[in-house]
Amino acid sequence: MKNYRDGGEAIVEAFRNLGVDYILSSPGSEWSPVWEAMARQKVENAPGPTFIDCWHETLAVDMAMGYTAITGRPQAVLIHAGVGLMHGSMAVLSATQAELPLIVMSGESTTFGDDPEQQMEPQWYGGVSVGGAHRLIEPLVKWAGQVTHAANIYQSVVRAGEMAQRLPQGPVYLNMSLEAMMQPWSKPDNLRAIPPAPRTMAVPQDIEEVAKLATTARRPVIVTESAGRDPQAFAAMVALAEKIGAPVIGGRASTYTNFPQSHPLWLGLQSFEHLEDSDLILLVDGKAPWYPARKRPGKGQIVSIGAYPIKQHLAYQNLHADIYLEGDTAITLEALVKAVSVDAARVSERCAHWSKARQAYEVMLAAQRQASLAADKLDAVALACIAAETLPCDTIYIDETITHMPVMRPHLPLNEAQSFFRVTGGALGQGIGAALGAKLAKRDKPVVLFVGDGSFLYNPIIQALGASKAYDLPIMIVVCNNKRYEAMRKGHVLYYPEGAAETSKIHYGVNIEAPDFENLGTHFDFFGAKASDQEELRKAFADGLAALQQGRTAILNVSLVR
Ligand SMILES: Cc1ncc(C[n+]2csc(CCOP(=O)(O)OP(=O)(O)O)c2C)c(N)n1
Ligand SMILES: [Mg+2]
Repeated sequence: MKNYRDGGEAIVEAFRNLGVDYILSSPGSEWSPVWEAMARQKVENAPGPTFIDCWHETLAVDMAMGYTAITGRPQAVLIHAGVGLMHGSMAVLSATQAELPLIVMSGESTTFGDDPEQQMEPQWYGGVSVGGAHRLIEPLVKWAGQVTHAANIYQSVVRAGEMAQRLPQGPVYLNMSLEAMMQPWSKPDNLRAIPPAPRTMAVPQDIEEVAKLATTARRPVIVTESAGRDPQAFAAMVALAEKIGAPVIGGRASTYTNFPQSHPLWLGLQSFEHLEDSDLILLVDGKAPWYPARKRPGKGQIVSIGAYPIKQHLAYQNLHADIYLEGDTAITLEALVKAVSVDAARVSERCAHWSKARQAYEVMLAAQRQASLAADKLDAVALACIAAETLPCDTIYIDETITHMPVMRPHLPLNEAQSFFRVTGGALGQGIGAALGAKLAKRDKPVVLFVGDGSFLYNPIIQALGASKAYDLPIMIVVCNNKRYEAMRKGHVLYYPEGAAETSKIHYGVNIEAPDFENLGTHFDFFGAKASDQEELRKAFADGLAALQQGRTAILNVSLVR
């Protein structure tokens, strides 16, 4: 019908000027205008984003999310109409909850072929158009809208990209009408690169006030959940903790490595008992650490620090904050570090106090290690210890386990920013995509996914392995196989401790009779191994690493006793 520059070119041009590296996509027939522009980009050898074709929408969104979690750079996701959008919507909601900026688009027809100038395939009135896909996704994204004319496609996409990066960061959705994309568009002469979102900072008076509190408090404690998303904030956390002699504790939603676990001031995840005596809590990038809200911790003031503490996507939240320092976490922490001046004697008194807690923590971890490594069979602690001893120190760990990671995590070498990422929000089936996205971001680092057997089965496994093969993204997938949804059993027993299920051991919704996970990659010539004791596990890790070196994904099926 035509073969000229149109709305498809406007979209790709907007991606270029927004600095989008990848278009993560799962196909739908509205995307031919973009495919045309991408083919032209290739033919003309022009710079621009790389196109990644996925066999499932959840995977496309998750890869984008994993990439953005590691790089901070928003990517584009193109999926199909209302139906593909529904497949991808679980992951889109996770991006909203994780505050990861994405530009998500799918298309519809709005004229249904009635325009004699523009022929439309009959599928568009046959049910693929739901009468506004942007209405469908609206509650799950930061903002959703529709574009109906090529004249404003470029500016709409740019605006979506800019909006996604402003606070709160998150996915922005555009329903891109197919007819609009097929209308002619010529590139104006005056287009230029779009500036990145400016960083914000709390006002100096508020920083001074908090600096005074941190100086005079007897036992300040720092709690964090996602400060480590930004490596600069990770470094500022260390500087602040050291300068004021405050320990650091991770909250429940610790989706990143926020502080070096080997640091003497790190006291572990959810060790909130250390807050009992605290007269000042500095909560850095906290989402909902105090649960339930009736349990306000500490004896003094709570200062909430971070770019966006009030999470509008949470139905219920109470931070109990007395003071907010709202601004870019790294910049605000750095300003706070500059403003505090605790005298050396006070800092050493505080550090000496916390060194006892740290020692007790280390003794407890050593006892766990010893007990688990003395046993014949593997538990999660032994798995983590052997991973720590075998895997390279620059490994990026991705987590999609439920009952295992809380016990594994203290034993993993998580001492650098961006060494760990977990998809937030509780929606399972996203781990492999997130791991592939992380690998896309850091091709020179090993990426290892720990995933529960139940969680693994929610993933689009074949589709993800296909993407790993097609785009040369070898990752290690370690299935923590306890042959059940242990979380379901635990929850049931908590509510019905002496109920019929627990006394008879008849559990519904718990057991998993799964296929041999280690064989699932054979079609792709991927590596697979099974391990149920330490020797097998050590060998599986070593062989798995060798496979990664050859560019092959490795699936380790690890039998765990719990
Ligand atoms: C898409 C989706 N479906 C269902 C659930 C409910 N769910 C939460 S935890 C869990 C069990 C996961 O099992 P597994 O990964 O084996 O971990 P384990 O409980 O054994 O530690 C399930 C089914 C969910 N969170 N997401
Ligand atoms: Mg399980």
